[in-house]
Parts: sequence; structure tokens; C-alpha cells
Amino acid sequence: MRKKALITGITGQDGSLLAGFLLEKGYEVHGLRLYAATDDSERIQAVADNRLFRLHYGDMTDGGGLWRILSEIKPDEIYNLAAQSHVRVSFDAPKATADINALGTLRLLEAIRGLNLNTRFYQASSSEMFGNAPAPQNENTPFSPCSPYGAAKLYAYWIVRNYRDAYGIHASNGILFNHESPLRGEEFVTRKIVRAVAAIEAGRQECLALGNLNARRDWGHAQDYIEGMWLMLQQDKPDDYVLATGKARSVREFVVAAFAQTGINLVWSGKEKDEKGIDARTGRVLVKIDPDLHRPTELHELVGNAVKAYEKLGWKPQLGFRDIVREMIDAERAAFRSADGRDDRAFLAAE
Ligand code: NAP
Ligand code: F7E
Repeated sequence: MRKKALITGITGQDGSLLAGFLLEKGYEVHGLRLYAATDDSERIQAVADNRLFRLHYGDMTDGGGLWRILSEIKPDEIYNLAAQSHVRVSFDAPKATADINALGTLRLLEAIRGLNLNTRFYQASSSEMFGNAPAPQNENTPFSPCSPYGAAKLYAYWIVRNYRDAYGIHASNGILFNHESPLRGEEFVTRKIVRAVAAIEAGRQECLALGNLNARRDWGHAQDYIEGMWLMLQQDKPDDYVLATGKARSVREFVVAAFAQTGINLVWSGKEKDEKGIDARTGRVLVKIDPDLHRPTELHELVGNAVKAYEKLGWKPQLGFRDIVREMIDAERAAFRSADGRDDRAFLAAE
């Protein structure tokens, strides 16, 4: 029997990559898609024509709609990836973030329970739930989120555990550390940096404005993490797992590595809001600080310990920091080189 999967957040980075991964494994893949007035299907172009792929309009804030979709599909596996996933935005939209990320998860679990479905459930939990707990963080590290996003994800994490214990639902939390790819949303720092570096190289942008350069993140490659999600649902018993590379780099290091890909040696001058990143050869200022990009509370260092995932799932990340920077920069440069993409991207990058 062909397995059926439902992916919420299908138009996002992870949703689109996971759709391709599951289709290759022979799954029938259903995607929950939020209605958008402008076309947001760019990331799912590669799978859109596959006869085993189907989209459903729905919203994580609409419990009745989710109930109907689940009763129609009766999926073997649900990957709950839909979220308001931007931490900075969660400070501006805390209630919407909670409704989508926390209650949205409860709505799906309630539908599974109410419909008595034999469905395995993956929850996209996040390292943001650890807040500033001492690094490295693993499954036993106490949570102390320091953003509305992290707090909402923590509710979802616990309600998944509760429904697993109370109703025997095969529900697992993947506590994933930052993972990136050329499909990363444009407002996240890695993609913002590589877009700007490629635009500066193409002569289409003057300078890159950033917030906290000293924050450290454990950046892995999204393609590796997708496989980890799937592995969690193939286990006999549900459980919670950290996925991470175990190595942290600062935003500053990412910026330097990205410029280095275009042959620019970036050096730093000044302090705090007056700090600048300067091209060592020409003296041109390429990076400046915008204090508005700082968060009301910042999470300083995330480094994960994924030993449990290695021991129980056989999961290990294949791609490292250098691979990620190179692949993301190459994708942006290629987009600038393509005649059609050129004007469009230049306009966006200049925003
Ligand atoms: P993403 O690119 O921001 O994708 C989020 C998806 O959720 C988008 O398809 C978005 O649709 C959809 N969505 C937003 N609000 C919705 C709503 N009300 N109803 C239905 N769908 C809605 O995020 P990602 O990077 O792929 O991450 C996937 C999941 O993993 C998220 O839950 C995120 O919080 C979590 N996570 C990510 C990371 C990471 O480093 N990437 C790490 C840990 C956990 P639109 O595109 O139409 O807005
Ligand atoms: O920020 C700093 C910022 O927005 C990383 C989401 O996928 O991973 C992601 O959340 C760091 C932060 O990711 C800018 O202050 C500096 O310290 O790329 P980010 P995030 O906040 O770590 C977790 C695990 C998730 O679950 C989330 O869904 O970079 N930073 N300057 C900046 N960040 C942004 N976005 N923009 C800047 O200009």
C-alpha cells in the first residue's frame, strides 16, 4: 500500500524539500497551503506536476477546515511544518504566532483524536525553545524560551507529548536547530546575507544592514534535516529528538565567509552600532548596523547535541557550514546571471 502524507507549511523551505523527498520514496503527498493573493508556489514548482502530489487550501487557525481535510485524506503521516516562523516578527505579532504555532498544533491533534485516525505525527519543534540555556543543548536541557515564537513552540511541544501519553498517538517532536538552503525565506539572516553579497557583487546594492552580529547559531543544511523528520516517523515508538550539527558560528562569521566566496576580504572597524564591515582592498563600507534589527530579547548561542538522533535513528548531518555558504551564494549568483531573474532580484535586493 502506498503511504499518504500530509505536510502543513508546504510552500515553506522545509515543506517543499520534504515533499520532493517523500515523492521520491513513493508517497502520495498532500500539502496544506494557505491562500495567498499573490503566487507563493515558487518553491513547489518542482513537484507541482507530479500525479501523486495534491494541494489543499487551509489555515492552521481554522480547526473545522483542518478536521475536514484530515477526514478526507486520512493520512498515514502528518508533518506539521506550518508556522509563523520568524522570531523577530513574533514580537510584533505574538497572538497570531501563538494561534498558528501553538493552537494550530492542538487543532491538528484534536482532529486526529476526534476522527480516531491511525496517523503518525511529526511536530516541527525548535531550538528557540531553549532560549539562553547553557550550550550545548540536548533533549534533557530545560527549556526557557525568550521570544513569543519560542513560547508558542513550547506549548506545541508539550501538547504533542501530552496527546502521545494521554491518547497513545504516535506523535514525535523534532527539536531542530537552524537549517538553511537556497530555499530559505528571504528575511532570515543567512538568505538575507547571501542575497546582499550577490547583489553587491553585481553592482545592484550598496551595503548590507544587519542587527546582532555576535549571535551564534548551529547552522545545518535543510536537506539533511528533512531526512531526520522522516526517520522519526519510521520508528516503532514516538519520541523527541534534537537535530543539530554540534558546531556554532556567529552571524559575523557567516558574513565574512559569504563575502569571501566573491573574493572580498572583509575587515571590521568601530564598535556596537557604529561597527562597519569594510572591503580590505578598496576601503568601501559593505556592512553596517541597523539597531532596529535587534530583538527585544536576544538568544545568544545555540549549539545542539544530536547524539540521541545518531544512536537511535542513525541520523548524521552530511553537509557543513562551508557547503551551506557556498551553495547559497552560488544559487544567488546564478539567479543574478540569468537574464530574467536579474532585474527582478536587483529590485528586491535593493529594498
Ligand atoms: P517557513 O519557510 O517559514 O515555512 C512556514 C510555512 O508555514 C509556509 O508555507 C507558510 O505559508 C505556512 N504558514 C504560515 N502561517 C500559516 C497558517 N496560518 N496556516 C497554514 N500555513 C501557514 O519555515 P521553514 O523554515 O520551512 O520551517 C518549517 C517549520 O520548522 C516551521 O514550523 C518552523 O517554525 C520550524 N523550524 C524551522 C527551523 C529552521 O531553521 N528552518 C528550525 C526549527 C524549527 P506562506 O508561505 O504562505 O506564508
Ligand atoms: O536569525 C541575527 C538574529 O532570523 C539568526 C527560524 O527558522 O531558527 C530560525 O530563527 C540570528 C539572530 O533565525 C539580522 O538576531 C542579525 O540572532 O536567521 P534568523 P533565528 O531567529 O535563529 C530557529 C531555530 C527557528 O525555529 C526559527 O523558525 O541572526 N540577525 N541581523 C539577524 N536576523 C535576521 N533575520 N535579520 C537580520 O538582519
